[in-house]
Amino acid sequence: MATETVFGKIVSGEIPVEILAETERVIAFPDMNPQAAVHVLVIPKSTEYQNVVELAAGDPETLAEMIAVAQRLADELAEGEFRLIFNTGEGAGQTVFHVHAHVLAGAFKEHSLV
Ligand code: DGP
Repeated sequence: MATETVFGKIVSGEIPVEILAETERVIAFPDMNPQAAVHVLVIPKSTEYQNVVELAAGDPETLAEMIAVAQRLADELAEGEFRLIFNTGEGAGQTVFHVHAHVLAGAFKEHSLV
């Protein structure tokens, strides 16, 4: 079980965000520090998984749902093509330990990998 993170507070509504997509298991909202014309975070509502490796092992259906939501957002907000990034571990740049997908589309900041 992950300790409470800022994304747990977003899921519970304690921190308000603009919800761009929502399913039974997943929500999506804009990254507060965008690195591309479209930069959305897709997260599970469950606070149980810290990173994508844990999620893939424990709840692969939710991972598949996150990817389907990413495609839908890229279709709606861009031309349907996108980068999907899961920073996994502090050394790889992960700062929030509630699994999240960065969905980037449109114009990119040069060399940015988030
Ligand atoms: P990562 O480095 O992969 O752990 O990315 C965490 C991202 O989360 C980072 O790009 C900034 C974003 N972020 C952190 N706190 C908040 C918040 O309160 N609201 C929003 N919209 N984004 C946040």
